[in-house]
Formats: sequence, C-alpha cells, structure tokens
Amino acid sequence: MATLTEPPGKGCRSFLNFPLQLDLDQLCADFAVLGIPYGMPYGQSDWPNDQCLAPDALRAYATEEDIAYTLKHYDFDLGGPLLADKPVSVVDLGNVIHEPNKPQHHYQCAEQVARTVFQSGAVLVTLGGDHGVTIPVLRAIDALKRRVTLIHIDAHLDWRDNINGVTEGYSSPIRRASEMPWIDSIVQIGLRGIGSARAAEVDAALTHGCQVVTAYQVHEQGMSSVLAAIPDGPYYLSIDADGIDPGIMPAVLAQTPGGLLWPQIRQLVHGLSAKGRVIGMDLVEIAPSYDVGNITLIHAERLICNFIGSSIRCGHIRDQQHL
Ligand SMILES: [Mn+2]
Repeated sequence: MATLTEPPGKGCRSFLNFPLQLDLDQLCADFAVLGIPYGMPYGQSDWPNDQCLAPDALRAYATEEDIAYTLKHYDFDLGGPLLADKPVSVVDLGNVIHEPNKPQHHYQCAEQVARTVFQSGAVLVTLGGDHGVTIPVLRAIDALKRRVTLIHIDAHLDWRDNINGVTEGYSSPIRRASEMPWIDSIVQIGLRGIGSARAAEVDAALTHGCQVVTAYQVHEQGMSSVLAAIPDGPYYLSIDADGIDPGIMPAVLAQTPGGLLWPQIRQLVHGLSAKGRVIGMDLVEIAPSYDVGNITLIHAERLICNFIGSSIRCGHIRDQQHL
C-alpha cells in the first residue's frame, strides 16, 4: 500500500509514546490513533486553519513523566491502569499526508486509512482537524458491512448542505452522515446557543429521525436518561470539542456557554462502551492557539484515555469476529 500517513511534526512524540506505525499493511493493533489535520476549507484563509495544529498539540503537550504516570499508575477514572494490565496494543499511525491546496486528496487518503483500520478490526481514535474530517471516516465505515449508530456531541447541528458550494466542510458532517446507508440512528447531544443551523436544518434533522438532545436536557435530566434512550450499537462517537463546556475546553472557535461538563462526558463514554462496541471515535475542532494553560488538551487526553480504558474493560478490543 502506498504511504498514506507521515510521522508527527519535527520533535513531536507519538500519542502517549505508543509505537508509531506508518506501514498499514502490518496493522495488527487493538487501537489505532490517527491525526487528520485538514478539513475541507470554505475559503483560502481556512487552509491551514488553527485546528490543523491539534493532532500534534495533543501528542506534544504532556511531559515524559506525565506519560509514564498515565501508562503505569492506577487511574481512578478507570479503576486501574490505562490498559488494565492486558496485552492490548495501541499504535499511533501518524498524520494523514497532505499536499497544499489538495483537500480532496487528503480526504481520500484519510478514508483509505480509516477503511484499513476498520477492516483490521482495530478501534480508530481520530484526532482532528475541524469537523469536516469526520466525513471521510464515516465513509470508511462502509467497509464493515454493518449499520452503525452515530453519537454526535456538539453545540451545533452540523446539518448544512453546503457553504459556498462546499459540501464536506465542518458545518456538514451530520447531513453527509444522514445520506450514508450504513449510518443507522443518529443521536445529537449538547446543542445550545446560536449555531450554524437555521430552522430548515433543524426540520431536516428531525424529519430524518435524529434524536436531538440539547445541553440543557442533559443538565436537567442527567446523562443516564440520555444513555437509556440511545438505541443499540455498534456505535461511532464523534465529539466536537465545542459540545463540551468552554470552561474546561476553551480552545474552540465557537465558545458557547452551558456545554457538557466533565462528569457528563465521562459518563457518556463509559456508558456507551457498556451498551455496545464503539468502533471508533474522533475528537475535532480543538484550536490549540486558543487554549488556556493546556486545560483543553488535558481534558482531551483524559477523554481519549477514558475511551480506550472503558473500551478495554468492556471487551471491545480488536474485533476478529467481523474480519
Ligand atoms: Mn461540529
């Protein structure tokens, strides 16, 4: 297979120092971390955008000592060490290659990498990039030949058909998902404030059958009742950082009060793993230049560790049943 990914930028370590694996033909891991830095730009000034910096920022910020602690110490979020002392393999595939002003090529490479990961049975952990990068990943789920429930965390609906004729940008991932036959139910959680949607997009989402759960519903009714209403898996989890409260994830371009709080997002991650296999997750829309003392990156890393740790504890490691 042609080389589709490249190592993180100069001097940047792999995610939590897990082995860097650029040869996809040799992929035999339980979890594969992948950077997809570039969304589909709406204009010249979007390429590159601040979110392109996020995959390497997420890899780079922790110190060697922090990482050693994360890998070896008892994690009270998980009830034991991250990998539960099991022979679980996590690899970092690096970042999807890109050529200046060729966003379509970047998406094609991203889709091909994601497809290879899903076909290998590994769980894919994508580091965005803006929310456009979810589109090639969702397209790759087609390789599994099974329908998947999409869980979407976001302040915004992301149902725009196009912006300036661009159909695969960060305002459109859930509209595009709704057109994919392998995407079954869609649950959108965390909506609030003034977003990109107009009434027509809200109508389209509801007509399609999306469950739309506002952040205030989560605050008033609790995440347990939201989880109870989520249909059966398997699941794909797409997390736009602006779905989470800007008090704990300020490094987003659309800071909106009233977002999901850490205990709620942690409960969602653990609760979803308990309900069924989560074939992959992405964390998108982090704009590192807007961070305050790394607080966004700290929560992001904790979120990914909770995802990997809860998946392992629920037995969702490499899926050889569906290979
Ligand atoms: Mn979004």
